[in-house]
Amino acid sequence: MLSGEKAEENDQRVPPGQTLTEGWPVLHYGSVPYYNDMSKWNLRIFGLVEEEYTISYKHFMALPRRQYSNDIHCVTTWSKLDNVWEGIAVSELMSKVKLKPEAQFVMLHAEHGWTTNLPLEDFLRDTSFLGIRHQGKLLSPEHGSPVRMVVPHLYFWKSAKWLRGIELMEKDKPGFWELNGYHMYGDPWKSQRYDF
Ligand SMILES: Nc1nc2c(c(=O)[nH]1)N[C@H]1C(S)=C(S)[C@@H](COP(=O)(O)O)O[C@H]1N2
Ligand SMILES: [Mo]
Repeated sequence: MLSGEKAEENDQRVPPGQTLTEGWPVLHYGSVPYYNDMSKWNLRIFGLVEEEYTISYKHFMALPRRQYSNDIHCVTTWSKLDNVWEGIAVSELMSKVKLKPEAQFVMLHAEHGWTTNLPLEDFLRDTSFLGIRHQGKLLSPEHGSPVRMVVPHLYFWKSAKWLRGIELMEKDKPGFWELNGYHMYGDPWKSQRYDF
């Protein structure tokens, strides 16, 4: 049990229906990609951009990084507080491209074709980032190595592991779980879990 004060503080930080976990569950559809040759890895920004942009592993890893602290909330009802991350700001990466004015939504593309959608505004929020380290350690393959999206203000399924592509779109389109009944937006504070 937590002491009164700490428990009260956590109440403010834990969305409805969520339970705190100390561990870090691994959740995904399909198999974990294990890379042995990073020269074949890249990250592509495409869709409604003036010019498509592809960055190599080497150049991506050399981008300036920042520290982030946040709480994450999985739709399966676990929440994990006080995560400390090292990552690349979305603005840092997106400064490489010029968006077309019609761009309003983003589809994140992961290894093996897994996708998730979100509004451009949420992707560009300064609390969203491309995560590389968690609690001081490089992400494990299971948690999304070499890079995963982190969008802490939405349910954690929007935080694509094994990120390989960022597609700019005019209209919203469902990604993998959204096609299977998950909410198009996924605000944990509004319990936007499923959309049947
Ligand atoms: N590429 C990919 N990313 C994914 C998923 C997935 O199936 N594939 N699952 C999402 C879901 S449903 C959750 S809850 C989180 C889990 O991240 P974790 O395993 O690091 O806790 O990853 C998200 N990112
Ligand atoms: Mo999830």
